[in-house]
Amino acid sequence: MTREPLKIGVLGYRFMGRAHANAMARLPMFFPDAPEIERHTLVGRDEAALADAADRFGFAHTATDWEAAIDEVDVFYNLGPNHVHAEPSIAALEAGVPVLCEKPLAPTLEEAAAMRGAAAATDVTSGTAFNYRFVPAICHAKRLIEDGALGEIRQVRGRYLQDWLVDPEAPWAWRMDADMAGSGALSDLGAHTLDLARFLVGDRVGEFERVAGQLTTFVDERPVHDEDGGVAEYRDVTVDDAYSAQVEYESGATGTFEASRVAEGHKNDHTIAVHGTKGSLKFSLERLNELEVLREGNRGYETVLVTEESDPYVDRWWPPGHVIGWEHTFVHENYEFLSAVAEGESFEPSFADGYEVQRVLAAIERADERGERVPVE
Ligand code: SOE
Repeated sequence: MTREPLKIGVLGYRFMGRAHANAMARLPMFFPDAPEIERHTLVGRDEAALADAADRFGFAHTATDWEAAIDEVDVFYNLGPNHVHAEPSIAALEAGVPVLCEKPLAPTLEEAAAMRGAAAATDVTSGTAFNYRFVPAICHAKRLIEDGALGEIRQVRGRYLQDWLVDPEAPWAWRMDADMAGSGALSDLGAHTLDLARFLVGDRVGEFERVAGQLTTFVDERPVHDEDGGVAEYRDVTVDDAYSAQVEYESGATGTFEASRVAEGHKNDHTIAVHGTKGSLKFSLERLNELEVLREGNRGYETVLVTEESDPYVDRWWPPGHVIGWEHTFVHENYEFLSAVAEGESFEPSFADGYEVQRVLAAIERADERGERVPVE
């Protein structure tokens, strides 16, 4: 049966727009079994910037009205700021159009709940774009944990450190506004780590049950520049620059998590470690082709290179040892999502997964406000 190419509509054309458009362009070359797609419509507000992006990303059309765009496409990618996740994603699902939405699912738990509800009410595919699930070394780690190589899981430790807000004069952006973003380092970076933790050990330790948390803002206003590069005004920062949290799982296992945008010297330092009764493993995004594994009976960690043809997704790229990078996680994610769309199947991470992470984010904020350990409600 010959299928028409899936027409893709994408809202957002900045960082994530580039990452996903690059992934779509790579698919036919490296994943020839992926469904055929057409980069159809790019949606945004600034017509000139949009036209330029559409040209570079290979989209045939542009639109400033997301509602009209949804009518024209077969699949909708919501890569806009967090406060525009809920309404267009729900509208698309209600119109029977599959949706891949960037993380965190929404700025608030209420909106995330509405999105989860809209996804549950339809058979069309939806997904939350937690791209780090698609790192081959992370898939390998999940298999080891599932196979019991670490025994009973006792502790998880995750941190995500960046430094782009160290300078107090770094410009204000929507990611610093609570109404638009929800929270700061917590939801932007912490959401990734909490999702990875759920992905890796959730089957063994259950959901997060109780949390303690602390959110800190070091710089509470930042400059907005005028067209000449001068400072037009200083605008309030209403989210955290850094968070830390202690968690307790249903099984009694524990976890510690932190993220920062003011961790001098750390550009995109995302690490996760898991400790069990028989062994441990450690992953660092800065060495994403490797996994450090401590097996039962051994005294030290061995570094496993996850670059063999038999490793997840690796055979699609280069011969063994020819490493892959950050952008490949988006290719794998797009491959899985679009394949699920073409087959009419569900996709993970789902909107329900995005909602589960959102529950933890909300609980960490609540714990910080109350200054006490709280249940994840
Ligand atoms: C923030 O700087 C950011 O771009 C996140 O929004 C992304 O999710 C992360 O992958 C890289 O850092």
